[in-house]
Amino acid sequence: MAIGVFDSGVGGLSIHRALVDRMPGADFIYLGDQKHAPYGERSGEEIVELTRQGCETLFNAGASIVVLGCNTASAVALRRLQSTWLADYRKSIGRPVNVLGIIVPTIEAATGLPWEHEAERRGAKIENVDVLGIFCTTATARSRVYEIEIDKRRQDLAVFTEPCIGLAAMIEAGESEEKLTAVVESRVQALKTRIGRYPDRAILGCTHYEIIGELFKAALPEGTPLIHQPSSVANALESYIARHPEYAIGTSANHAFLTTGVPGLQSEIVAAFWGAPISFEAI
Ligand code: DGN
Repeated sequence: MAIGVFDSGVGGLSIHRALVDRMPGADFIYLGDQKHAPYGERSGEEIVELTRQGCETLFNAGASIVVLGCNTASAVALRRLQSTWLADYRKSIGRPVNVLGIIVPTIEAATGLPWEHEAERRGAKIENVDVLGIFCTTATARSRVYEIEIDKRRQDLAVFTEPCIGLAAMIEAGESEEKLTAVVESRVQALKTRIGRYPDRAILGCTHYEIIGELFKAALPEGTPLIHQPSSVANALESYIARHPEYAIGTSANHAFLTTGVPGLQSEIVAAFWGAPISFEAI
């Protein structure tokens, strides 16, 4: 059995990369639903159905755990699939399978960290709270999952989500660094205008953005801490697998990369992030 990683496209590779680095011997199957990417501007119903289909494809291909390497799917579809589909699907497939999201591990990492009182140092307009900026898709921002889950754990954080419309699609299409930089800078400046200053910390809350993480670092003030979603997810998954041997993850280091879209080599940005050219096979 393998660990499945699902995303609308190449974004989940940022999660997958961290999982492979953490568990190099494990078997992995990656699926990018590139035929239907991007998800960020789709309706909730569409995101739920596409995510369900992606999970089934991965389970049929031999995954026993599917990690939704996509904030949009984790925010919009995970709970629905867990409450309306997964139990029946488990019965029909007759073996242990599970679907895990990436938002809770990220929030646990973000809320567990010591929080410097940079607001004061910067002469902030928002007093006595620290500000966490989250760059994400429209669907993730609309779900308010980051605000709700963080508020349950810490009331001393002000959370601002900044939807970066079209950015995941641009990364998917392999747009030039110049064009990507312009969008990233405009979103950082838009967030700064809304808050009245730069955020104290930030989360790249769309897995595509991690692929161009350096552009976000350059657009934010030097040294702004970024909560690293991929390693937060790797920590959580490693410990989950250790506690759940029933998922029987294979240890032959087999890695398959599948797409619902056009098979072949992914863009140079993806190759630069991954460290080597990466090619997807048709399912
Ligand atoms: N990479 C996905 C995310 O983390 O939200 C979604 C990107 C998209 O499909 N717009």
